[in-house]
Amino acid sequence: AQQPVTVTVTGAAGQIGYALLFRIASGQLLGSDTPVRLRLLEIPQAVHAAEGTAMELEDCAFPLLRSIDIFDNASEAFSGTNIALLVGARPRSQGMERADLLEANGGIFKPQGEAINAGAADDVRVLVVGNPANTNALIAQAHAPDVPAERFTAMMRLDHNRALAQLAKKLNVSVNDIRKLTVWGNHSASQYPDIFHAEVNGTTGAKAVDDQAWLENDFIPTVAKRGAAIIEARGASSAASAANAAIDHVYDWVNGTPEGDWVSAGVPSDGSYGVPEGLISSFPAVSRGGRWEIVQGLEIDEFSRERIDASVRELSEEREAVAKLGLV
Ligand code: NAX
Repeated sequence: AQQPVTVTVTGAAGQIGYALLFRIASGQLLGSDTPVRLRLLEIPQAVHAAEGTAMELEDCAFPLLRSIDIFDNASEAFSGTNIALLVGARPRSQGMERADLLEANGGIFKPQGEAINAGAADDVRVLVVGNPANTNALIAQAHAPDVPAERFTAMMRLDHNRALAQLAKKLNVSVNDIRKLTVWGNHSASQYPDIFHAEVNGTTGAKAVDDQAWLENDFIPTVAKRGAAIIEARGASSAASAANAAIDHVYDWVNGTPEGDWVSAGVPSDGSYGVPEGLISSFPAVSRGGRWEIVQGLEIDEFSRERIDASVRELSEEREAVAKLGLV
């Protein structure tokens, strides 16, 4: 039998936590042969709620679930962790400026980075879900100098899956018929879903659509603003789809992406495609041997260039803002 893998989930009592934990415990994160030890991190006021979720997890009698421990302290929560899912974050309250938001999240992601640095397993892999995810990942990474930088990633898979679904619907094909779609940049409204390199039944996504007005006025804004549309309709932000995307990201990171395809992942830039080195930006990415690699050599036309640059500019500004606050 395989050794248990330790998974830490922050914000465990929240909406995404509730959708995520059961799927981890049932084996969907790491596969059906891998036992799991869960370590949950919450703020003290939400520990009791997390205990309730833990009771329900117990009541599922999942064969792979070896243990559940709940903490209000990052050092303990990340001790020995192999997979860290950083979901808990400080939401933007009304009238909050971006600098205040970044500072409040610095207060969360700096100590969590330090705790990962001090106590996580050598093979720790980190996925940041809590917004602003890309910059929160950068902050945590900056405080974990002993962990290879590439182990810090930000979740762009929900954006990727949203783009896949919208394109499939437009073309009246299955999502299985679409390969090599990319969402570039920041997990924000500036993100750029790119169908020019996507392959659909022997042609490109853009050629299959053949409708520039739909691409510009419908597809791109629909994907980029999907989170707001969900809030408007559901009265709460995306939770099950976000949990699903976190599962997809980690499963692919550990097990590899399929041959002949790629996904979108927020990974540290090596300077590819003109994205300043070190920014945690979304790229076309494959996972091989347990590591994300940025897909190289794609030709970027002017339409895509402008949009990638605009989203990356926003990431650079966020990095400057957290640098001013001494957080990176
Ligand atoms: P909830 O407000 O339901 O849950 C967040 C939980 O985090 C709360 O239980 C809170 O007590 C906890 N928390 C706050 N500070 C913490 C800390 N320092 N340590 C541990 N726990 C802490 O939010 P939910 O809907 O679950 O969303 C969580 C985060 O995911 C938000 O930041 C949200 O913006 C972000 N999202 C990111 C997405 C992405 O694609 N990257 C999509 C979905 C989601 O919007």
